[in-house]
Amino acid sequence: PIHESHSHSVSSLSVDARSLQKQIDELATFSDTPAPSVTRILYTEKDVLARRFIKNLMGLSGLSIREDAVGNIFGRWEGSEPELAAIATGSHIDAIPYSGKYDGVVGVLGAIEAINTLKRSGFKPKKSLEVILFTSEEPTRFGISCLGSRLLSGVEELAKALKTTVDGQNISFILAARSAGYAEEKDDFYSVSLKKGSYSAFVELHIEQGPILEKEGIPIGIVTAIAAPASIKVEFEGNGGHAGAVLMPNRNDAGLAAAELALAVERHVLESGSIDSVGTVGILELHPGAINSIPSKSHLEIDTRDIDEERRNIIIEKIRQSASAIAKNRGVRLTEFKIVNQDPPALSDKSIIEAMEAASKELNLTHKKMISRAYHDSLFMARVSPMGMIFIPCYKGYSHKPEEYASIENISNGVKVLAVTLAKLSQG
Ligand code: HGY
Ligand code: MN
Ligand code: MN
Ligand code: MN
Repeated sequence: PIHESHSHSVSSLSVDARSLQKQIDELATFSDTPAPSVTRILYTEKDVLARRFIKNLMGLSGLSIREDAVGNIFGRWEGSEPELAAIATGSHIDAIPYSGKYDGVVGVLGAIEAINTLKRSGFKPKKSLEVILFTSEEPTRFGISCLGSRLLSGVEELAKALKTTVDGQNISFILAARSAGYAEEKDDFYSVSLKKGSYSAFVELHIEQGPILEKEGIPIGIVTAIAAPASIKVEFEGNGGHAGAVLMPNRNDAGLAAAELALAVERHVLESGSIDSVGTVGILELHPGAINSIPSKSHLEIDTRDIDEERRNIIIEKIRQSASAIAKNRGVRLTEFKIVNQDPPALSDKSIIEAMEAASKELNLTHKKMISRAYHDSLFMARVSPMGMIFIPCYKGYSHKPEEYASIENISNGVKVLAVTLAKLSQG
């Protein structure tokens, strides 16, 4: 077994790369947009089919499956000392519109394959091993990122807010969740939160979503920290009117206020002077959205992040001041300025970093310590468990677009490092 003779057991680990690639390709077909793009939105028919696919694989791997009220899925391999806090791994399978097939997926299918690999090698865990599929890591449908892991980490405001949350089509979270077979009772959301100490470690495998590993030819990234994300919703309202008849001095154009604010976001981010500060206006909607009608309403959603939380908060404050000033200057109303989330960064756990480093060394894979600029469910799992993340290279660092790609060799290396890390932590 792995804990007695590392060199022997490491050489006995073999990832079934062919099956894993087949699973990745098949999962990608559960999409609402044509290949090579993937679009898989929370609680849609495609999401339900994809969940069924994953649960089936978990069953084939001999895992016992549990689902909570929002559809976080847990597949457990019971250890020889099942009363000890388990070691967990996992990621998400939801995919933002027109994205790729590896973001999140590698950390779910890869986790199941890591378990299979350990089983084939004859390994027997002491602490139980658990694969988690997190619900809605992406904020696409209800505007809230890491929905499942946020609830698991015990964010009670969210459990409360979900009772009245609706999507862009005015479908309530509860109805959407029920259509997928979850949220049987309204108060179930409080039950999602994990008891402290439920897990003694959480490790997530993920594509880097950045160019560093590929550029430097390093197969394994070991994440030391996850940058602090925030998102803001803004709405401006003006009088609108006829695009020909209303003269320029008499307008208060809500669309131009939005345009100005989008540029202000860029300016405030650049003013931080740090390459680690980023800001994006990924949603900008104009109402009524007709070429010959002055926008009477505009809606922006702003994403801003930094590895330094304080610096990120200063940017948020500047955006707030700009939104007010722009509204005043243009005679529009700032009808909403809502900080949807303003999360702190997370640090990986030292002993998990050491386990991941040791695993990479035993597998003869070079590694590099790095930060994660993207957020992950690990950001929230870090609140209830020691956390670590393994990155693998992806083509040109592409992500959140159809060109996203990771080679099966790199994925298999990541699975091996994950398997050995889980084995070490399980015996520890
Ligand atoms: O946006 C993020 O960082 C993640 O990929 N959802
Ligand atoms: Mn993503
Ligand atoms: Mn992801
Ligand atoms: Mn709106």
